[in-house]
Amino acid sequence: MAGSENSPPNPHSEDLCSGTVALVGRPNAGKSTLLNAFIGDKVAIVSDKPQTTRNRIIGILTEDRGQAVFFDLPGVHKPLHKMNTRMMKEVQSALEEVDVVLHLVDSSEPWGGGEEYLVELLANIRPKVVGVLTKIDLLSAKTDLLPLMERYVERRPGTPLVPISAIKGDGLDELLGELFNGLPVGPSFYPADLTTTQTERFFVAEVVREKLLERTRNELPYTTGVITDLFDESGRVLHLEAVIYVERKSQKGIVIGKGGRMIRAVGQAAREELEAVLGTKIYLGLRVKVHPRWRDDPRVLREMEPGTADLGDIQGLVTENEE
Ligand SMILES: Nc1nc2c(ncn2[C@@H]2O[C@H](COP(=O)(O)OP(=O)(O)OP(=O)(O)O)[C@@H](O)[C@H]2O)c(=O)[nH]1
Ligand SMILES: [Mg+2]
Repeated sequence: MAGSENSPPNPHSEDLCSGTVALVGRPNAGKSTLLNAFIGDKVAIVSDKPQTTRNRIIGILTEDRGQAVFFDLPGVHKPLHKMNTRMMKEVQSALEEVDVVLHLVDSSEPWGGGEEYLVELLANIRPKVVGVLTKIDLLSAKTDLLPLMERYVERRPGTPLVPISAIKGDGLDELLGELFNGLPVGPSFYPADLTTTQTERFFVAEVVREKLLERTRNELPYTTGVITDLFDESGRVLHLEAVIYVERKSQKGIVIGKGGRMIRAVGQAAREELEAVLGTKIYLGLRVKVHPRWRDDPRVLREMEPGTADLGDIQGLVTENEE
């Protein structure tokens, strides 16, 4: 990653390892859960529906041994909309850019065509690859892992392989050791207390989307998107307004729910979480908009990007990293 000349001088920079790490895997493999476990804070939203993450979410971990800048990425899938094509481009560009790739494989799912596709995708890339078998807490016996481990070693001989449970915290120290080994020697890029670069506006929209994902099924998780269109800190309470995009009128009805029950529940859950995270009283207004082709509308998609928070002095550095 470029821009280290802009970093604050570090007297022991020769002892530090710092660089970028991509989280790559099928949808639902556990990438965002692992990111949050590494950071020790909620940086990315999580759900049991595939394709929860739609952008590159940056999470920063600073330790005595250096700094790992994680790129949480959308799960690898076949794109059918402009939105999904962008999601896959994000993965592709990360593979060319980062120092280390964590290749996540869900140990609670059978190995299939999707995993084979990923193995092909990672076949000749420059970054160091570390295999990660996720969700091992779901296995009834440790020996259940053996067939999957054998398969992985057969497909990627010589690649380090670490079984983990992000929820229980198992295997995370070993995994951190493996990934820091793959980072180049050099000083940190970001201040030690910074954990993410996304804007608060984006995080608000993501939390609303997470609460919706928790309460909807079938096509709704794929066809809803959220934009924060007001973030007003001037009053006594933080005034937030967000728009929930759906594709059809019938979906609008589901999101609003009988007598507004669904949208009220989503709003309340999102507000409570945001009040805890942002440490302030919040008014959160939600509206639903029907836009049949929002997933193919570049203007809407742009507004749904994570942006870059105003990070003061290091703004130039961050812009450079973001490209
Ligand atoms: N039991 C268990 N469940 C996990 C673990 N890690 C993730 N999960 C669950 O797996 C589901 C998917 O997790 P995410 O972190 O959203 O997965 P992801 O890879 O980011 O998914 P996409 O963003 O859709 O690509 C959620 O229901 C998580 O709670 C784990 O270590 N153990
Ligand atoms: Mg995710």
